Amino acid sequence: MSVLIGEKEYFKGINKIKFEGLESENPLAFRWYDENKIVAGKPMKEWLKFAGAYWHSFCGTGADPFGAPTHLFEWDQKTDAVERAKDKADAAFEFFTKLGLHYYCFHDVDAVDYTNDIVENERRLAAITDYLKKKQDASGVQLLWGTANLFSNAKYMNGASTNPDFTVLTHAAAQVKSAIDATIKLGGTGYTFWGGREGYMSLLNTNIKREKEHLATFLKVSRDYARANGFKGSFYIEPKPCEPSKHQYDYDAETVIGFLRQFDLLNDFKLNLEVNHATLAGHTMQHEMQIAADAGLLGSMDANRGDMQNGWDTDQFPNNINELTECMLIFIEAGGLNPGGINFDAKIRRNSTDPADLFYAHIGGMDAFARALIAADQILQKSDYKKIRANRYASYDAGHGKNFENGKLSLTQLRDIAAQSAEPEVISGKQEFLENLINRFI
Ligand code: XUL
Ligand code: CO
Repeated sequence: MSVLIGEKEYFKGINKIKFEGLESENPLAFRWYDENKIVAGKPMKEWLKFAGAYWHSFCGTGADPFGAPTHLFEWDQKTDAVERAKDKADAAFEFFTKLGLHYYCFHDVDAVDYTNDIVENERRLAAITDYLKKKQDASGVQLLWGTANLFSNAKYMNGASTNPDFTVLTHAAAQVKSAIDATIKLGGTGYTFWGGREGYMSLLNTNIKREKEHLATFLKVSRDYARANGFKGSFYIEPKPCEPSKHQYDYDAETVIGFLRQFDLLNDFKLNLEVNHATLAGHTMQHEMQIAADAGLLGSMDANRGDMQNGWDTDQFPNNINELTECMLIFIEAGGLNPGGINFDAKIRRNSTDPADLFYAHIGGMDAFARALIAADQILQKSDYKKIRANRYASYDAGHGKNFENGKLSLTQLRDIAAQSAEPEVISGKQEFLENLINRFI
């Protein structure tokens, strides 16, 4: 991938980031991520389809509830919205190509600023989509997934497709329609629904049953529109338990799978799992990934991490090799993500204000994933990890155990088998052994 610089170079002094290996002391180089290195039968870049998140890296100003923006973007200066958006696209593609990111993701309002006029918004998104298409073609960078932001505008304060006011739902539909059009035009491999305000703040004013039915119908009409217009990719639901709503209907992987099953959406929708959403739901990312993989719904992931001492979505860049190695065990055993990738839904801190900080953050995240992928592959190939887990269930592999699995034993028959057998043995789960094994391969 060659570097794509627009009219102006935004990240001056930073060249193409290269793999330099473990001997390198260059902070602007990869030490583990070597995109063509074959791991478990495939090049790393095919396992790890990394994507840049437009919203954090090119729109996130560092503002927080207590303070004004600290990231003052050079590409955010022009008065005309589409011209401003083109500068932002130039900066984004310069960054993607310098870093070697093969994919990116955006919300409609990240790509171009919106106003309160549907027709004008459609014009703006179509104009910037044409520009993004040119940038994609010139660089080879692809759209991993598109989405619509149905949570920032004031009209969505009571939800979008779950809003008690039907007019608001129609405005959400208008936005989704344009965002799907843009995703199709750009060859996006997915379309994501994250329902930040699809939930409630108080049960006192909420009819949960009706709201969830509205959400399902909204997803169905969106799917039907996309399919009718040639979209072949996957739809994703991104679970999160809360924030900004007190309770979000897409709480966690199990909840979303139940919802998709209830409303007959399993054929078109998969999960886009995010690390910090998993931890907010009281789970590990490993848990969420295993639940999705077991259901055949492991679609894509949003890479980040939370802060152990904070109870909110801090969206920090991933750096926990131990956690990632456990995730990569599930990931490799599931055959990777299908058809998704690893989107860095992560932001540099408010006080990380050097242009290079965005590079350090992504390089660290990509290296952490690469190292975890290699370690997990070694664990699967060279250790007893799989055997130990399989052996725990050996009593179901034959005889009465197998008959039980096949539904051939009644409760009375199970009782009789118990009465004829000795007291069960005490069998170790070997947890500490397995925990040490992970660390041995990192
Ligand atoms: C918010 C979040 C979103 C989605 C896309 O917590 O994760 O950025 O990934 O709407
Ligand atoms: Co996300």
